[in-house]
Amino acid sequence: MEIEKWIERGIKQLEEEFGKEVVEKSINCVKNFEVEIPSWIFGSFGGGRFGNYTPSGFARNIYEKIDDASFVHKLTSATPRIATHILWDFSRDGIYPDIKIVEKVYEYAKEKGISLGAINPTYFLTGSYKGSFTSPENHIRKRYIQQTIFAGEIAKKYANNLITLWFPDGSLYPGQIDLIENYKLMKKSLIESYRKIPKDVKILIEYKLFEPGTYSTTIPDWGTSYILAKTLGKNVGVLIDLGHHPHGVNIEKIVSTLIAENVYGGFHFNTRYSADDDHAVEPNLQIARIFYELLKGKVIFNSDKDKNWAYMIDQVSGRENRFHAILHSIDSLQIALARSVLVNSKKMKKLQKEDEIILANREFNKAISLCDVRPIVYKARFEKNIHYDPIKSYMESGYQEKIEKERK
Ligand code: PSV
Ligand code: MN
Repeated sequence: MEIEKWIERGIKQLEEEFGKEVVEKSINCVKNFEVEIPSWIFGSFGGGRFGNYTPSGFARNIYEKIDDASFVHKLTSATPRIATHILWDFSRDGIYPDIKIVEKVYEYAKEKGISLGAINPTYFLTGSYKGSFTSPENHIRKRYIQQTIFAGEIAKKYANNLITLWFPDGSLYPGQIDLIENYKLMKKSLIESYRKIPKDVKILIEYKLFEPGTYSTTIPDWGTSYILAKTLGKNVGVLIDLGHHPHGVNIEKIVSTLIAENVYGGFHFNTRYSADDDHAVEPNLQIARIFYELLKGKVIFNSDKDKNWAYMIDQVSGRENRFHAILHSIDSLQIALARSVLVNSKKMKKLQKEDEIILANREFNKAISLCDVRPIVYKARFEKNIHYDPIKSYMESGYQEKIEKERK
């Protein structure tokens, strides 16, 4: 069957089940959804094993990463910004950032039709083996604090006013460090940085259960991020990376608490099976449930832009084609979003009031897991004049062949 006909038939069925208005709303949400993609998905990330395997055509520098991100935006019309990591993208020696590179990259991105998104200070390269903001070595701490202030300044001048902080600080064995002192040092370094960062720059503090610390991490959970964010100020919030939790954590519950407490938040979307796999987002139900909370909490699509959270993908690839992987992520997020919009909140409220436990669950899952929303997502793409299947469109584009030839 022709794709247009398949879509129309699917839309009709969805309209019969959920109503015309809500299906149209779902199409519009997919059309308006934007997500930031990370520069680091396109570069080399070998780690040295398997003969330093890197897929052919990988981006060799920030300019090629921008070329790739710009191409992804062309295919999806959903990713107008690229997140960068200071010492991976704006440094010659992996130790100090270089403002000249930032200026050049800013202009280059503009030429390519995209812009710079979240700026990530890089706390985990040379000299950080004993920690970054909690390093016992003064000069190391100072260098990372300076880098954070620099991140704030460039976020304001060249990007979208947001910096996202992830610290590799922690310990491997009980007794190795003083846990109280370690936390206090983190707080002190954060306060010192915050004082010198332009006041309107937003800051998200990311938490992670482990890595490289296996016994302790200085910021292991959302509670710690939240306390630190609250200490700093109103424009500071919590960054939720889906891969950074113990197994089975109910992440939508974390989201709902942060919303209820009016805390600024953001996401690093990815899929986790073992730990911090950083795999492509798959169209899983947890993400649809998360979107449902975000919609209800009005921290997405809010006309008051200040209320919206930050939506980013944090992903790296192993053997899989990187473009397929990032396009798959965007597709999966759009599918999850389309599902979440279809949930009938009024019916949910009524069933909850009546204490109809299973009926409420069935009503919820009718949208979240039981229907096929691909017609909504495809229609949204047609209405934006892009191919209904960005991966197919990538495969037909010749881009892969081109980069494999050019980037030897
Ligand atoms: C750490 O695992 C993390 O999730 C942080 O967001 C980093 O910035 C990113 O991955 C890249 O290493
Ligand atoms: Mn992350």
